[in-house]
Amino acid sequence: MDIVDLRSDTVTFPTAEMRAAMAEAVVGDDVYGEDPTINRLEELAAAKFGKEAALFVPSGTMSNLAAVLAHCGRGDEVILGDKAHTVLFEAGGISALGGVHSRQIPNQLDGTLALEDILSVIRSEDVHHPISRLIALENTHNRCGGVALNESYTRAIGDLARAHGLFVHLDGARLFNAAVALQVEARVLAEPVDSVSFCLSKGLCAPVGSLLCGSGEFIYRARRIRKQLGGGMRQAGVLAAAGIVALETMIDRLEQDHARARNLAAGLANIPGLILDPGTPFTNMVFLELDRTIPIGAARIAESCGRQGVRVGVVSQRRFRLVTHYWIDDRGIERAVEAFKQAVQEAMI
Ligand code: TLP
Repeated sequence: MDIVDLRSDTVTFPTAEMRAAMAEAVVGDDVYGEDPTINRLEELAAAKFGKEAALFVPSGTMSNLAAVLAHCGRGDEVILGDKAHTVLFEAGGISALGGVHSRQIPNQLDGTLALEDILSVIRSEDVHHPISRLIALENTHNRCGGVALNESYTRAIGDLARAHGLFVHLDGARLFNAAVALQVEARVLAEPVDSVSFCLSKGLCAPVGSLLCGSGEFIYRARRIRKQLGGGMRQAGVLAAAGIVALETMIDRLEQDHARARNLAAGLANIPGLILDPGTPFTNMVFLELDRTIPIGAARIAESCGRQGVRVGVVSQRRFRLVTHYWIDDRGIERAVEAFKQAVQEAMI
């Protein structure tokens, strides 16, 4: 049975074109700066975001960690949302490995941080206080439903940060999804920030890797931190080759994933017992819950879907996240809707 895997876009496999590029890749020792394929990918990424330089890292988690460590010293404070990936899903790396203190403020439903909330937590000079150093945003915002943060909001944060001597880091793991949804160039969404991280290995389908982009001096520091973290790879041009294909061919098609997410939401909305989040999907993620008429939890519904060959993400007791991507076609969407229908019917027996 073909599996329809909607748990995440991290489950995507490389395309045939990527595998061919990987086989052909010219490589060298990247810790010596001698891997031509990585150098090309880094140049491409920096140019795409209008930044001076970029750094290829193994994961989005390492990219965010290296960024925070390159901006902040021990005891400095980063202001970020309480639903940020860095807060929820990065194993506390910024505090465990960087000694960086997180100041968490509420994420609004639209993924933003309220400007007045940020202003209210910026520290004054006082021996009791950590030093406010960085604001971190996430676009699209994963736990806020895959919602995109727009250009004017990002500019407002950039202005606020500069007025208070703070840096801004953007976790743009899915920034191209945001750009496609908002119909703007990704560089516009990254222009107001000092550093931006984006992932090749999610909707863009490359097997491994993320890029951190920023000023030349910032990336130089991040490169040392990547080494400290054990992320200096050697002939990783085989991975970068897939990343180049991802950047050159996989961005514009993300709209297809968004359209399929809309079809999926429309199909699920007709099933009694399922409540879709208001506005979902914003990009490639559908969030939904079980209402009180369903006598079992999300884990058991997911088991039933799994038996039907459909894997779904369970994010809490009664809540799901379904993520569309390159390997989900129209039939996959139909099968997912059928699987939920059957799972809910079984639950009512
Ligand atoms: N997110 C994963 C899980 O960790 C939740 C997913 O399935 O969505 N930033 C954001 C906004 C992310 O969503 C993720 C991955 C990362 C960073 C980390 O990327 P990786 O997995 O490459 O370390």
